[in-house]
Amino acid sequence: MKLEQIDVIHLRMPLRSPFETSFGRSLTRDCLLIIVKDEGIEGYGECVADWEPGYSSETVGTEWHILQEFILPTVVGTEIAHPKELRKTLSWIRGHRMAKAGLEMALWDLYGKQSGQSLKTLLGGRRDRVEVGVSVGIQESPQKLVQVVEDYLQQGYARVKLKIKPGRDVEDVQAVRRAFPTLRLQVDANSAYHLENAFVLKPLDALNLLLIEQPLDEEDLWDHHHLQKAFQTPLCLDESILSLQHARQALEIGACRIINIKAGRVGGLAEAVAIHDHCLSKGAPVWCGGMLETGVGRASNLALASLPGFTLPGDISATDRYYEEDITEERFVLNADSTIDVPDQPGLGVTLNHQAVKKYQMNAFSCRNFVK
Ligand code: OSB
Ligand code: MG
Repeated sequence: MKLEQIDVIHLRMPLRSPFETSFGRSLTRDCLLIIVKDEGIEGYGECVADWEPGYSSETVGTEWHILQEFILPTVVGTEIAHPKELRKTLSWIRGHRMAKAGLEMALWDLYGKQSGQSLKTLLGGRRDRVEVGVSVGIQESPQKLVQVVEDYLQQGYARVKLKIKPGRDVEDVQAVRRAFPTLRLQVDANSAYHLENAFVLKPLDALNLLLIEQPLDEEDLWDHHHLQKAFQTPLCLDESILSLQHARQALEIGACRIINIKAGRVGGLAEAVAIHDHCLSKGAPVWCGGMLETGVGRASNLALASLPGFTLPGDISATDRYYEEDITEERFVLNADSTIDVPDQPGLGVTLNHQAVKKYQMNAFSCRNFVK
């Protein structure tokens, strides 16, 4: 692939309903759409960094800067034989995994289109459809939360994740468990606790949860080990796992028993697959996390989640859980068995709705190769 031109487009899309987590409440969702061009073929990628540094220190602003000043100048005009090569090419740039992952996704899409293979096939995926669940934000009250969960169950979701934060934890989860005794249920604290106050969560151990996701700070790997020792429920790490090394170390020290894999957070699909392979060899379950992606990132998540080690349902909901209008022509729908079909067309298998892209565009820049 010769990367002749790369476009970066900052999008801001309205969410169908506000999404509240321990780090804040969002009415819109930002991302960077990355388009690589080679001989008239386009590859699409989504950089999942949000506008605010609530989930991660990487934001639209930081990734925009790193893409414009360092990443794109490094790759534009160069020849890249395979998307897996990108990691080495960009290894001199520290951090900024979401920007690197966004570009890598576009290369996977381009490579798949040029070679006539779906992303699922390229990554070694096995399933045609993957089990999914829904991530439910913090609501006004436990009663409202039960209603919102019931509505998602009626839509067909068979696994629910509840967002929790200090003051809105045990009571909320107990209410949902009481209303739905056999529901596959899990919680996500998004790093809102410290070891000193995390034991308020101990009653969750009696609620038969699939897992407790990222209770402590991103950097508190060792404290997660202490907490895991005190809990029967498996801990699952999201924010703490930025690389294969982190995944290996976390499992080795018993900081968690399950890992949430997000390609954006770990620097791309190649690293995500490496983490999957390691966890599979250690018998640790993994599942595919979500970042409220557009159809572009959602197609990528579905392909990733089709790998054999993804044994727990992913945070990959149907398009209508997030957006009235998406930037892809394709909309993803929930099947009756709480699964979503994995795209099987070359690359990501999605086409852009250019009118929608224009509508949600905040800002854009292009990096072009002028040397012939
Ligand atoms: O922690 O998993 C998370 C959304 C944005 C940022 C972080 C997280 C989430 C979600 C939503 O939980 C998952 C989805 O895309 O449905
Ligand atoms: Mg999470």
